[in-house]
Amino acid sequence: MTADDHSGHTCRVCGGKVAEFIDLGQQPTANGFLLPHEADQVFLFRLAIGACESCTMVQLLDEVPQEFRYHADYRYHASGSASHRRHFQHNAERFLRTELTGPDPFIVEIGCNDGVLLGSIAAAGVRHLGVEPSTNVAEIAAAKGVRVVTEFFDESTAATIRAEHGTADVVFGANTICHIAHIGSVLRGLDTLLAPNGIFVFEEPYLGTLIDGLAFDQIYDEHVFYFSATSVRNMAEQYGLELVDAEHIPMHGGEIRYTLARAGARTPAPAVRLLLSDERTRRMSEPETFTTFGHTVTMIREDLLALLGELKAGGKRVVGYGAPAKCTTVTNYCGIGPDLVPFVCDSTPAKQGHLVPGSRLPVRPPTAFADPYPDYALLFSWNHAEEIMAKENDFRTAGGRWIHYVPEVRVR
Ligand code: DWN
Ligand code: SAH
Ligand code: ZN
Repeated sequence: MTADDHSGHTCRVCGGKVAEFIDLGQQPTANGFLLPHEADQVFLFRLAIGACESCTMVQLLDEVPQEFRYHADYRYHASGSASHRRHFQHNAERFLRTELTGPDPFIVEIGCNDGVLLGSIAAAGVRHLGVEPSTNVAEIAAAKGVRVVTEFFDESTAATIRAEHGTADVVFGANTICHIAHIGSVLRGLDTLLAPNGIFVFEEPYLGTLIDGLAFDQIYDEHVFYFSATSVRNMAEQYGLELVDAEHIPMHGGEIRYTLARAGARTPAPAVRLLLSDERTRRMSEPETFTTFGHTVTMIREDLLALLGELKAGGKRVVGYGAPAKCTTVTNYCGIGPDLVPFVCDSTPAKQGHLVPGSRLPVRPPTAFADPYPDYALLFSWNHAEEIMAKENDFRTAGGRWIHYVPEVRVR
């Protein structure tokens, strides 16, 4: 297995030159959890991102082939958190109230995972189709009554869907569109699949959260693109589409929900102009902004290692909370191994008993957390802080403290 060197670092969207701005070193695939006896089989690639000098799109330089990332053993199950289940149920209800009210409406979801959104659409009896290449999670969706095909979405899948089901009123994707390196093929597919007044809605990690929020652990093999309204607007224009809405949502620390329509089909909401102008004011795509980001991330690494070293020297016990994909990035980038954090606990059965790729932190069930409570908990699943800290209130009452490292290292 070799990583695809994105040769010459040309932009996947427009062919422009991509200027690298941060290199997080040799890293494994973030969800490639291994059993202890498999730990040596880890596959490494250079985790670095840059920005296109023409269209501004921020993207990975080297990439891992998609079949190596999404397969029959994909470890992330989207229904794993109460806040995510709520969010996607609201999303489904909103579509059912707005775009899916005509005669026999049809919605396609790219990357439906375990059916966290389409489960509600299926329950409402509305025509739908999930496109999900990871067969293990697709099977969970199917068991919820979701109609799903186990394919990678691209222009040819889009043509097949259109031939079999007709055009779609809504094509939706959450935390998936930024995962697809062949994004041009996806957008050409939309031209085939979308109804004349149909919309393409996608919710993805925001470049503003990465840069200003210092969410550097969102950088990993699956996240090929780091969207902003500016780069999405530019990309849409190349494919006959138009950015007609952009909404901040609190998922994964701060995302944007983009809505694209066929060019001229819908009037753009004022939010689009406001966000584009906000990005200009914040100088979000300027080289100096990226350079400062790179320096600050190095300082977070130093601060976190200094804190963990101090706590270890003082005889304190630190345990990790959550084994999200982000945990792979931060532990491998900082060199945090079981000597500093002896294990992490995570509620996903498919991760338990395995090791965090590369850094080899053992993943244990949440019951291990209280057995006995550690002095400090390093919160890797920081985007779920509210849900986790409420659930683990007894840890705090027992004198335990949470360590955060985004946007800066602090103990609370
Ligand atoms: O983009 C992606 C998003 C949708 O999901 C994928 N590429 C991979 C994945 O990213 P992630 O792993 O960073 O996602 P989460 O939602 O931050 O993962 C949270 C982790 O924390 C899960 O492994 C479950 C775990 N957890 C827990 O152990 N106890 C979560 C909660 C809420 C809890 O109470
Ligand atoms: N939508 C869910 C899951 C996101 S994880 C959520 O927001 O929580 C990303 C999902 O995209 C995985 O289940 C992965 O298998 C799927 N995926 C990756 N590439 C894809 C492609 N080309 N077409 C469709 N799904 C894809
Ligand atoms: Zn470009």
